[in-house]
Amino acid sequence: MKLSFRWYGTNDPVKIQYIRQIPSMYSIVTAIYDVPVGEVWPPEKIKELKATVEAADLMFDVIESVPVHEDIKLGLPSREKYIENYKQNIRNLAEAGVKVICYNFMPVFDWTRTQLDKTLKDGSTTLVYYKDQLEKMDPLKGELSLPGWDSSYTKEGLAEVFDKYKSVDEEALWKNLEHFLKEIIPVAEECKVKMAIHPDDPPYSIFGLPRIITNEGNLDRFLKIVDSEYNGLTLCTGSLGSASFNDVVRLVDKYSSMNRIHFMHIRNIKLLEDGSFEETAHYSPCGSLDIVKIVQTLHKNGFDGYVRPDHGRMIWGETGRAGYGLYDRALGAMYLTGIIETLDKLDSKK
Ligand SMILES: [Mn+2]
Repeated sequence: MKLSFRWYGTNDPVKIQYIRQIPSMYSIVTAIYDVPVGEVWPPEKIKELKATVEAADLMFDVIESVPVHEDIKLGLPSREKYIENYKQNIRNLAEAGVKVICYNFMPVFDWTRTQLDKTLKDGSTTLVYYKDQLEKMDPLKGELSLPGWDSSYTKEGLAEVFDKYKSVDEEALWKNLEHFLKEIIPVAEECKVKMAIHPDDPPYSIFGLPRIITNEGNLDRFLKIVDSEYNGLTLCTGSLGSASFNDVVRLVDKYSSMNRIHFMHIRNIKLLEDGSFEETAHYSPCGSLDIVKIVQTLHKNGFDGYVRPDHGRMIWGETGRAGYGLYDRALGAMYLTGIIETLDKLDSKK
């Protein structure tokens, strides 16, 4: 397992040198953030980013994300141009040595929470999703501003895109995803870049928009659309685990033994009675997921892909990007490293 850490580039309040100081850190997970969605990332920008990462003695192996233009998800005729651009991004990133590209296929909104700074008992703050809060929100009234999604939408722009989705139900979204995969996976195969779709977060429809990368049946369906190792998963324990119908250990076992997981996002969440959830520290007793069992399952199946601690809480007075501070994610990284080292050593004693 290769330990990795998300970094938002030179504007990230977390310095890459600090990430380097986390023992056993192997690769950075990053992206080009100042090119509009759907456009080709200039190769010189990719080279510059790679040089910055390598100067910190870290690998430039994982990109998260190359975002998918909304027209591709909507299946509009203009998608062909954006699909060609996407293929070019795969080729250019492969040229720079990238091994895995993470992306998602969620309409309009990326990951969604109702509050970004909920104070927990221990005084740390965290991201939460409370169903009663969500039900009261109306994105079309401009009441919603969350960091996970494209804040460039105006109120009118958002109303327009919601309107377009009126004719895109789950089956239509599957068809649009199929078209996209059949175009890009052959390019990924050629370039030896593993594509790794991130599950929808949370894994069910919100605001009436369709969501399909949500549960075991749908993950099976996804993998069969193009039955290639290059058409794989980012298995995010917190995203899939935030619905009680998903048994995360079972999903990790199934898809890692099929060699279809290329990237693991590991974090813990505490599921509440009504289906709401709070993000917690990685340590298993803090949340509803058994992190040791998840890592043990990966280890048993010989998983050698990338793992990153996913979100963290804000602790020790740190300020910065919600979910992406240094301290709690570094604690998560060390917790994961401790589990992996223990499993390795127990294994070599056999
Ligand atoms: Mn994730």
